[in-house]
Amino acid sequence: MSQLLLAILTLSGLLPNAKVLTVGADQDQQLCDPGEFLCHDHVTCVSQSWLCDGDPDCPDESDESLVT
Ligand SMILES: [Ca+2]
Repeated sequence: MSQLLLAILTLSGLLPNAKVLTVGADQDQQLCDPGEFLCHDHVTCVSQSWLCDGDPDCPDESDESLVT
């Protein structure tokens, strides 16, 4: 919903920075270095070796919620 709103604002020229913000959101997966895991908060990076090790490393504990 919010991305649609940003798109509308961008197209109408009311919010020139909306596209930049949207692109930034699309690059979340590149915030972390190779071998790191991006927590589901899209802010925190932890080593992939810390995934599912029984000890929550992400603030939202998403590194422990990937048990397959
Ligand atoms: Ca962990």
